[in-house]
Amino acid sequence: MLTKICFAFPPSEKPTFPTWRLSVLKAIAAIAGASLEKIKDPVFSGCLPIKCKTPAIRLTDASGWVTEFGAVCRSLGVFMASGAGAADLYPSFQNLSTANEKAGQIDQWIDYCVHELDDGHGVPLVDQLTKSYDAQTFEDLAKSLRTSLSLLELHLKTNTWLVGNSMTLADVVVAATVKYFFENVLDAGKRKSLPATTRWFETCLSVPAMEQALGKVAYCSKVKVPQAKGGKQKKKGGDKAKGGKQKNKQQPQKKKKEGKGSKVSRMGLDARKLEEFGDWYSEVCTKSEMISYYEISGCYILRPWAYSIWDSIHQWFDGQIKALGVQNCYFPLFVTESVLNKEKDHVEDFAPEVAWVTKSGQTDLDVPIAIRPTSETVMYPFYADWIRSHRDLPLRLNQWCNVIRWEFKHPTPFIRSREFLWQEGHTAFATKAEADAEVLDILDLYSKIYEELLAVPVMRGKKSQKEKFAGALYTTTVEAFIPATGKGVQGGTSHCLGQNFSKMFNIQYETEAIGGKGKDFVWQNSWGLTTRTIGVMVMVHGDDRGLVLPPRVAPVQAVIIPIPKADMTEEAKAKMEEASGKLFDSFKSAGIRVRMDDRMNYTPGWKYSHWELKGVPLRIEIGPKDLDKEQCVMARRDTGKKDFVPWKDCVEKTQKLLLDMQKEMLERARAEFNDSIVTVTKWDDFVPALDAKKMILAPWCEEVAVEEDVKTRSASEEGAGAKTLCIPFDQPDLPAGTKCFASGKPAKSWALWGRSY
Ligand code: 87F
Repeated sequence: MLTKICFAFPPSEKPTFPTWRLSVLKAIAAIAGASLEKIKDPVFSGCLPIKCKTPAIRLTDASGWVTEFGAVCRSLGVFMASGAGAADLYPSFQNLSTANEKAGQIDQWIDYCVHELDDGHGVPLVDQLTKSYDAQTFEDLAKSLRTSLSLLELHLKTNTWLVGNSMTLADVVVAATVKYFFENVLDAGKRKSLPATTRWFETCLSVPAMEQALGKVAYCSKVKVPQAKGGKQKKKGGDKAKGGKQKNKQQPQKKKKEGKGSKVSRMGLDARKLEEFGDWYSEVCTKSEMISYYEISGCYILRPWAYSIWDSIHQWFDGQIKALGVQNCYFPLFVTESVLNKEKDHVEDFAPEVAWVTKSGQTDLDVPIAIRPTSETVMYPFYADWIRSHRDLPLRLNQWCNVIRWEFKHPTPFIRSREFLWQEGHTAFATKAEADAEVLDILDLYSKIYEELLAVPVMRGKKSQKEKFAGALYTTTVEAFIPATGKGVQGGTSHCLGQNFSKMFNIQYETEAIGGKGKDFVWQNSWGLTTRTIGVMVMVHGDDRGLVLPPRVAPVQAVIIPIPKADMTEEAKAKMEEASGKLFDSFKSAGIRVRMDDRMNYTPGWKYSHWELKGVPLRIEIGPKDLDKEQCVMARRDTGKKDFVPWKDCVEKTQKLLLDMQKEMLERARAEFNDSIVTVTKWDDFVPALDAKKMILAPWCEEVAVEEDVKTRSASEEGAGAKTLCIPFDQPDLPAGTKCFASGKPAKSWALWGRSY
């Protein structure tokens, strides 16, 4: 175990390394769980005491000193990988070929820090800010820093981490280095132009060890470049050259202080929903305290604020399916290969997404074991066992669990994650009619979750042949839409599996046929709804101030914020406390989910932003003037509208407002949903409508080849190709002779098309 890292500055001359080099070491030490110990008067034996731009380190009392930044980082990495600290950060050399490759990639990022960020720009740039100043040089340096950072940005556009699928030493070193830039030169505007880097940096910070290692980041609000002074200025007519040499030295120092003072810790959102949707979404998810990023790409922590919404959905749906006669159960997480592949056809397409356990400790398992991506093949062998006669039917089971699908597309919290929570229902019936009826019953419940709980409108329909679950006879779906991106999103699916699986797994029952023992295969359904629901709700309702939660699922429906003033009498303060306490109690007794925010260490303004960001539907303020009038102010999160309400009417008014908000949020979202559907009857109108962020309702021949063709032909600079979202149950008239918009063949139905998640 690495317990301490000894470091020393070069003995004779003044250290020339920038201070943040030491902070990189500190970060590595914190991650490794080691302490940093400064050694005085070291003997730099065996190291090159040339410029010593990094503190020199010594890993054990017996080892020699290592200096130079890259070498220092690498030797720490190798040392940790040998079991002496955070072993995952650097590859161990037990598997030479992959370790070498990974180590090479990590080294490359360390070198990038040294040559691109630091030597090239960091030192000279900070010199410019703190020592000399020359507008032209400063501009040139800032420009080349941007060029260097664009490299990082490009890489991070398609990668969560710098090397591989988890955090490595490369992330620690580069993040600790760029922290300096985030604090000093990358103001809000520049951060916006580096969205992937900013997101990655925040991801790094959300790893607890890193947060601890790097400390709080005070993002730069606005770079205040020093005024150019004296003869150094080259740029013509730009900065006004005034003053002498002395000032020239002082000013930047003062500026530096000002720079620090002007830093703001960001409270609201930086990104705007309609301008940088991806950044906006990840900011909303993290800053509302719904999600924390995790060091494994595609995995997220659902914090209580998000989990509580899943709880609401769980509770409601659970009650509904139990009323239908469904029972809950739990099947194991692990599947053997033979069971998983029993129904080869439907699994084949998904095979790359299946995650496998291959080891216990250091020992290889005899046979690898898969982690469930869905449970058809896990459950159905037991259905075959349990179902004997018609008396055993229907069998209607559901489980609430997690599944793993190792996605390769860019992960997005809630919407596309590698592990997610869901319910999966698996039912068996004697007749197709019963199965058909249940498919729709469940789909109806799914649409109610979206529309009545989450206030998100959906379109109900059938999936096309190409888009249905391969193991199903037919698939029904609820499709939602994100107007801000113009993309459809599959909200939940309810499949009729027909007898496909019962034939495969031999799930037969003895029929009631009189005078003989007839046997028949059961008719099956499966249906699932995931935590994606929450992401859709965030995307549909959130705004530039953060989350907007529909009251039915909001963990807190109303927050009471008393606003005491410093000059209030003790008596008035007590009255305010009493009034807000009474209000709180009456809300509680009325079953309203209420929170009191009477924290003294935050200003009212801070609290308003905080609860707005978290999407609490109603804010109730009680200020000094309201005390005499025995009233409070109620502010709606969705519209921002404020009302004065007498205390005696508060409960009733709140109940009404919550109902109104729930209803109006759905109405507004529905109007936008409907506005986002355009009817198209000829190909020429199709791509322009897609590019205008619309869904398209078009007459279609229902041929798979045509759907594939549309997908290819509709890919444009604006986005990927379109597919059918569904064939809506609610079909407009299709006059005889109507042609397919894409093939010109006779149309069989109206299909809803769109780009999608
Ligand atoms: C990924 C890997 C392996 C989806 C997968 O929709 C298998 C699969 O079978 C897979 N991704 N599916 C289809 C899931 C069908 C169905 N299962 C029960 C549902 C709802 C719940």
